[in-house]
Amino acid sequence: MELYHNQVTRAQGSFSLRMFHRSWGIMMIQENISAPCSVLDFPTRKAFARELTKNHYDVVGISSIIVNVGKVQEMCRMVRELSPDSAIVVGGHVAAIPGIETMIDADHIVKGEGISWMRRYLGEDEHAPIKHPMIVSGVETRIMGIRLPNRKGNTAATIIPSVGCPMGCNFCTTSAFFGGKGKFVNFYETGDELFDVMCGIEAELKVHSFFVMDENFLLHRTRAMQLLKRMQEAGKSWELSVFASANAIRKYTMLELVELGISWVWMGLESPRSSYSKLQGEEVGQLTRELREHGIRVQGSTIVGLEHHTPDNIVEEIESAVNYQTDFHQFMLYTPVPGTPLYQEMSDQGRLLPDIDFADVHGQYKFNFRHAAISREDSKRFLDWAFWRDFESNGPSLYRMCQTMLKGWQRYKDYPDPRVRERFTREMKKLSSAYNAALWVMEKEFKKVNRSVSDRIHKLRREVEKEFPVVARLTAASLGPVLLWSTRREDRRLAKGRTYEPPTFLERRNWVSAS
Ligand code: B12
Ligand code: SF4
Repeated sequence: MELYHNQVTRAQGSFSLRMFHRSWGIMMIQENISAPCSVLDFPTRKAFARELTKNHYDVVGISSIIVNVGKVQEMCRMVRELSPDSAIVVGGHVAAIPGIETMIDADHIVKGEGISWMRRYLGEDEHAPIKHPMIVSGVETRIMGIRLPNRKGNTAATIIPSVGCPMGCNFCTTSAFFGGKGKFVNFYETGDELFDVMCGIEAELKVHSFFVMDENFLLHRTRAMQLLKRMQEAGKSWELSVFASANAIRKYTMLELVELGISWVWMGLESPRSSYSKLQGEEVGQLTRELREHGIRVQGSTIVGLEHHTPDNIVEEIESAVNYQTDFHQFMLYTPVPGTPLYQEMSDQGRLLPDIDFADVHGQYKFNFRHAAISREDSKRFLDWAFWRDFESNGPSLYRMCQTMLKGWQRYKDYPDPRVRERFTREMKKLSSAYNAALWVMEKEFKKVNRSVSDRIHKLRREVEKEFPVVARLTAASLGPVLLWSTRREDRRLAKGRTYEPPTFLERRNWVSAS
């Protein structure tokens, strides 16, 4: 249930950014039906059994992705045993497994968009406007052995403008699940609608920062520019973290991105030699540098094990990905996932490996197909090495983020638009205090890993202290040693095999308790 630690910062030890994310699909469904409904998120087996026996449910909906199909099997079995009158509805990506009907005991299996399906099923108006739930994007955030306080407004809110992506890359499950090439489902068509939803969330959750869960937010330029116009008129100094393809980003000038509040971009860094490439290698490097120069954090995503990769060229390809020096870097194995055109293609060619557990088909372990040049075992070695290489040569992502934040501040601190200045000033509050103490720790700890990275961290810390001489030095001196102690304690805990689990959430809506 962790995004960064599982697939982005997994080699970064105690510097890994850790947080859990709620199950947004079922939160969206609950918010948009008028029937009494409970959401039970991350249930233990005991909590699930208690809920099924304590209340009578006409319908039990189960949400899952493919890796968790075993859990869905067991949950269906429990419902039949403990609440035999309930209808079982299973939705989410798990529904894309060919033959799923024979694997689980459910009454309905829902492929694709679930809000309209559930409204239809319950006899409600499926075309009614979509109400957005209040979603705090991450919970129980921890880094360097410290759990950050869950203060209102501290963490970004998630906003979900659409599902699916019209680009239709053949390996992409989210695109395939919501209709494939040329198709997607928009919950909010216009910038005006989006603006109103964001104002509502801002007022309720007291946030300035939004995690925009849309596969390719910047692709829809008219909507984004309309949002910018409304933000300017209302003086909104918001930060937006978005997913976007390189060619979509290129539709904007850097100033447009900055004024729109784009502070974090997740983009695919496809190998220039692959057929998915949206830009040439040179251009990708230049784009990444430019974004960071403008204070926009870049999370790159690189696929390991593409068709053209061989043991001879893969090291070089990983090296060039690492050389883009993004703030964060996700590596994923090329993976035919059920439901995608790629899966069908591999299946037709007889290249899917037999007896692979679905729980292992997620791109962070080993190949599930026969690659022309790389073995299943080696796929894991190359993947693990990619994460390590990025960490070792570029340092902790927290340090890289600090670097980007400082560049943004230096460039925009005197910018004429007060919304933009306010945003960078907010970031600087963190950089000049707690983050500078973290830099002090990273500099010390990284000496053991890579001396030249440690020197670079030192240089950055000096720059921060030049900008904010009193507060930055004071916090490094006072908070630094505490953070160093907690970081080392965390390293020891992780070495002993400590893992973290999300808490269980129970949320009821339209609920009248029987008394
Ligand atoms: C947020 C997220 C996470 C969060 C999970 C939060 C959580 N509590 O589950 C984190 C970051 C932790 C995460 C982890 C992982 N994730 Co993830 N994640 C996403 C992401 C980015 C957004 C999901 C989301 O909220 N979308 C918006 C909502 C509205 O859409 P939705 O969930 O699909 O729900 C809609 C329908 O599916 C349907 N629906 C959903 N549930 C139900 C239930 C019922 C009853 C009904 C009727 C309908 C229904 O209705 C909803 C509204 O239309 C998606 C990509 C994406 N864009 O969707 C990947 C995605 C779901 N993740 C994926 C994967 C592979 C993983 C990991 C295995 C990655 C890894 N290697 O570590 C882990 C597994 C974690 C685990 N143990 O389950 C894949 C799943 C592939 C597949 N085909 O199964 C996706 C699709 C990304 C991708 N393209 O590869 N993930
Ligand atoms: S651009 Fe990204 S989200 Fe869209 S189909 Fe391709 S991989 Fe999927």
